[in-house]
Parts: sequence; C-alpha cells; structure tokens
Amino acid sequence: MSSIKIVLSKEVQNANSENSPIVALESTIISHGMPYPENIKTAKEVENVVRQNGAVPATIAIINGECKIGLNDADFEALAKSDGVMKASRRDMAIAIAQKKTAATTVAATMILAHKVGIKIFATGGIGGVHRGVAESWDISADLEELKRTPVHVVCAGVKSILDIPKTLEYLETSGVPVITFGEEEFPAFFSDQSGIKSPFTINTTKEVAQMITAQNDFGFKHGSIIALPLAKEDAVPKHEMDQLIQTALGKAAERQVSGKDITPFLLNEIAQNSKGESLKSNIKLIKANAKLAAQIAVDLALIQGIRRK
Ligand code: PSU
Ligand code: MN
Repeated sequence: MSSIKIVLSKEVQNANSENSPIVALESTIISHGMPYPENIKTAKEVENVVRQNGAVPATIAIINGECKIGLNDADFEALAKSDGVMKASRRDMAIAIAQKKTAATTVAATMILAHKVGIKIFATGGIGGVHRGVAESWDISADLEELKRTPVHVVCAGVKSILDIPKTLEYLETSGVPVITFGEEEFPAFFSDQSGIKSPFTINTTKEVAQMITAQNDFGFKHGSIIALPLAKEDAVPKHEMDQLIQTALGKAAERQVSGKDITPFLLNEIAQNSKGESLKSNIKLIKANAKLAAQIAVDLALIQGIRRK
C-alpha cells in the first residue's frame, strides 16, 4: 500500500474516467499569493471560468496529509484563512505527508500531482524563475526544475519582473522547455503585457498548442511547456509604476534578509500592499484569462485524443 493518499473530487473523478478535459489549478496562489477574502473568491471564480469553457477544474493541495485533486469548500477555507498553511514545492511534499500537514502546492508540486493522475493542462498566474541577484543568492525556483522533468503544460501570464526574465528564459531553453506566447510576439511580464523581450515562439490558436503538446507526448518527452498569455493592455499596471513597486519591495526584502521560500510571498505581498490593490485587480484578471485559455487548450487536446482512440 502506498503511503500517499490521493483523493479526487467526484467531478474530477468523473471527468477522468470519461477522458474529458481537466485543468489543474495550484493553491499557493490562494494561501500565499493573495489576501483574504479575495483569495477564496478568486479561487472559486477561476474554477467557474474553467467550467464555463468546457473543462473541469482540479484545484490541488495537501489537506491534513492527503493529496487532494479537486477541493471542497472546507478545503478552500482552510487554505485561504489559516496562517499556518505550509507552502509545498517538490522538496516539501513528503514532509507534509509524514507530518499530516495542510500545505498549498506551488507550480512544481501541483505539476507533480496533476501528472500522477494524468492531467496535462495547468493554469496559474505566474511561475517561479531565476531570481535577480542569483549569482549571490543561488535562488532558482524549483518550478523551473519541474518543467524540465514533468510533462504538464502551464498556462501563465509569463514571469513577474521580481525575477530575472532573460535568465529564466535561458534556463528554460537549456532545459528543452518550449516557451510560447499566445497571440503575441513579446513575452509578457505578468502585470505588464510588455517585458521588452521577444518570446521564443508565438502560437495563435489553441488547436496548434494542443498539437504541440501531442507532439511532445509522441516524442516521449518528459518535460512540460510554458504557454504565456499577455494581460489585456487596459488591465495592465503601467511598466514604470511596476518597476518602482518592485524596486521598493526588493529593497525591503534585502534589508530584512528574507530568503528561501519566503522571498516570493514576501515580494508579492509588498507589491500588493504598496499598489493599493491595483496589482491585485490585475492579478485576478490575468488568472481568469489564463484559466479560460487553459480550458480551451484542454478541450482541443481532448478532441485530438478522442479522434485517435476511434
Ligand atoms: N509567482 C507569482 N505568484 C505566485 C507564485 C509565483 O506571480 O503565487 C507562487 C507559485 O505557487 C509558484 C511559487 O510556484 O510562488 C514559486 O515560489 P518559489 O519562488 O519559492 O519557487
Ligand atoms: Mn527560491
């Protein structure tokens, strides 16, 4: 018997047995990425966006030492409200199980659990990456390592400019992970549709994204991909405002010597507070847009797989 208990919600279980489209969603964004009550409200709205676009949402977390794929209301509450929720990336997962903890899963940990139950498409806000000042801190998110070794495809709004975007893209290139921007030439920087950096690839239709995923699968590749969706211009925070907020947050983090897994939540929180809610509004809009695109890709992927089974 395995020491790991994986519990699927009814909705996810049904979709899985019928080979219907499913979109995985992470939970660190709930516990460590947004304040209460916007976090729980957004998490549930994002699930509905997935449903409205023809797929089943599977928000993933570890609840009292059980891996849950699809959460109930009490699970959402526990993640959204409790200060004691652990942030679990690959490194932390087995510890959360052994100590029966409630842990929110990062992009890396969510990919691992999604893959365990055969979910290929995953939507989130932003992924972790290579941090600015990496030469000193050696801080590279485990999300990048996971993209290298787990075949789950992550729809996001690019990489936040709290990170070093060019180095993050270099790392992904070395890892063989395709990075595509949906419908635009420029790779997006989360709050801003502009990063000043050309995207390695552009794809304009969800069908073509599904075909790329199918080809990776047919090669037997073990890695995932990044599908970046730029935030609509009217919802973006102007780049100069964002740069200022990030500089202030990075300065404060250095002053307080924040490091390790605390740094990303610290920076996100500082930016949200100092932007007086502006960044939070953009954050909510972009995660919903990402969820919609992910659902559409999952639908197209299920179509391809369905045709093949016939
Ligand atoms: N970046 C964001 N919002 C987030 C995160 C990253 O813009 O909520 C979260 C995700 O869960 C991501 C994690 O997987 O932070 C990365 O943490 P770290 O940098 O410690 O690897
Ligand atoms: Mn880190």
